[in-house]
Amino acid sequence: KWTDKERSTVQDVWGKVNIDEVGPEALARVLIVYPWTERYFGRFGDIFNATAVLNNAKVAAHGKVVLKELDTAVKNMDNIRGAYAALSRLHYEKLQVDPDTFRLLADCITITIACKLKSALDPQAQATWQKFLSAVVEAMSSQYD
Ligand code: ZNH
Repeated sequence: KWTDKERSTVQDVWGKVNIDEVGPEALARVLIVYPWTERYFGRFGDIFNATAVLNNAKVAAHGKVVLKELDTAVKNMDNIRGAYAALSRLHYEKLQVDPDTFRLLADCITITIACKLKSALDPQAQATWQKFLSAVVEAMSSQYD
């Protein structure tokens, strides 16, 4: 399913990602650009405007948790579905996160990475990276009935 070139590109992009920066920024983007996603984060306190979202320590911390989890996919590129089965089930049964939001997060992760890497994320690398994130989105949705 993955060519050697795709594998090395994903590893190369991932190696350039600063999780502690990209995680918080990407999750904040989701909450600001798609404000209805705030509904899942009621216990995070004030996230009712962009400034509040960008300054919310819980949003930042959770952004790091989510982004760090992508390492599992990078290390299990041949079985991303299996690697995320339990996490998908958690999002479906317990957290009840709309699976459409996985795509929104994936896009915000790509945009955030593009802002940081600039020309290092050339169109070819972006294409491969998005293919990888699509596999993550698919895996995160796999346990939804
Ligand atoms: Zn999620 C949680 C991952 C997406 C929402 N997450 C979580 C966790 C993890 C994750 C790892 C932790 C778990 C435990 O603790 O066990 N996510 C993830 C991933 C993804 C996601 C990988 C994709 C890619 N999420 C998501 C979205 C949303 C969410 C999109 C919405 C919008 N999550 C969530 C919540 C939670 C989680 C709400 C819980 C939090 C707390 O803390 O409470």
